[in-house]
Amino acid sequence: MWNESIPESVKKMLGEKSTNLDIKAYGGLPLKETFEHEDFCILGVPYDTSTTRRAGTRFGPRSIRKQSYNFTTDTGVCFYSQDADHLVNNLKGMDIGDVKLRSGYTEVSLQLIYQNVKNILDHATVPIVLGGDHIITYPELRAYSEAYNRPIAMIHFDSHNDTTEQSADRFYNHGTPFRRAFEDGFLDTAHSIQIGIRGYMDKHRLAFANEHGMKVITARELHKMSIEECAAQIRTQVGDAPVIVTFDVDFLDPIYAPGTGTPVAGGFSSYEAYEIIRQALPGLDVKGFDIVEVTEDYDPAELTALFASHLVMQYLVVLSKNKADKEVK
Ligand SMILES: [Mn+2]
Repeated sequence: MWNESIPESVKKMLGEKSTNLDIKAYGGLPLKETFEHEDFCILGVPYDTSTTRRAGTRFGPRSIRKQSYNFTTDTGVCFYSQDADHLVNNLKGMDIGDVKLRSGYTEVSLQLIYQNVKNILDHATVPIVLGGDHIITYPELRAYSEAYNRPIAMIHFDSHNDTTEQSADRFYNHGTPFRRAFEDGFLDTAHSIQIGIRGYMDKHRLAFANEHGMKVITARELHKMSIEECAAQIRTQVGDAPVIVTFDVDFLDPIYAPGTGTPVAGGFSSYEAYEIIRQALPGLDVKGFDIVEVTEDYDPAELTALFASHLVMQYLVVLSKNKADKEVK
């Protein structure tokens, strides 16, 4: 695992307000740091120093929030999803702002991301994390695995496996989060699934999945498969394991999501992504969500941020349905 110590010089800086972002709360939610029995909490992680090609996801949280509708009334969240034919009016939410990161300190950043997500879980609240590059899911998985006392499964939408081969120095970049999480005992590969994998990568990433019982639906397979079949395979693999959803926006084809650092052609439409979420997730034991790898600089007409922002609303529909089902039982 990473070195957990935070140098004194950094500790002093952490109390300071972030100066590079003026935050507009997601969806008009209350922007605050104290919890009052919220169902979910939005957390921004403006981190992009582990990208391997084009950087810029530090502005992901800002651009995703900017595209959000104001759906909050005095009594809480209220919006109707036409696609799901579901009224979301049983959730209370908040936006806690961004993790106060300090550039140049990779391991300190991992520690701070872990602490911030753990803080949300300690308040029995579901985290919805806006990235940031994909390494941020590694410390997120640590927080979940500690909160639930076991390795956590994931439903992972991406064009890349993000399990780049072990090397002696255990480096951290946005291609390694799930290899690191598995090595540290945070990831339950036997109930996890990766969807949309494609492009030009070494074989060892698929070998890693096979070796550890992690299911992979490649892009080629998914293009030939119905959405119903994909949803069924996700549900079979996850079963009743506690699971998080981690969504790298490069799961989409670059025609739908150009605003990202390592796009790969041959991907999926916004509709397909939303429909898989709608069909696969309700009823699963979903403990949290993230959306990562959104950049501003490569995002003409803010299309990628718009997709990501509405993806969060799809997540809220799932949370709302699951909460309603629990209350019926
Ligand atoms: Mn990824």
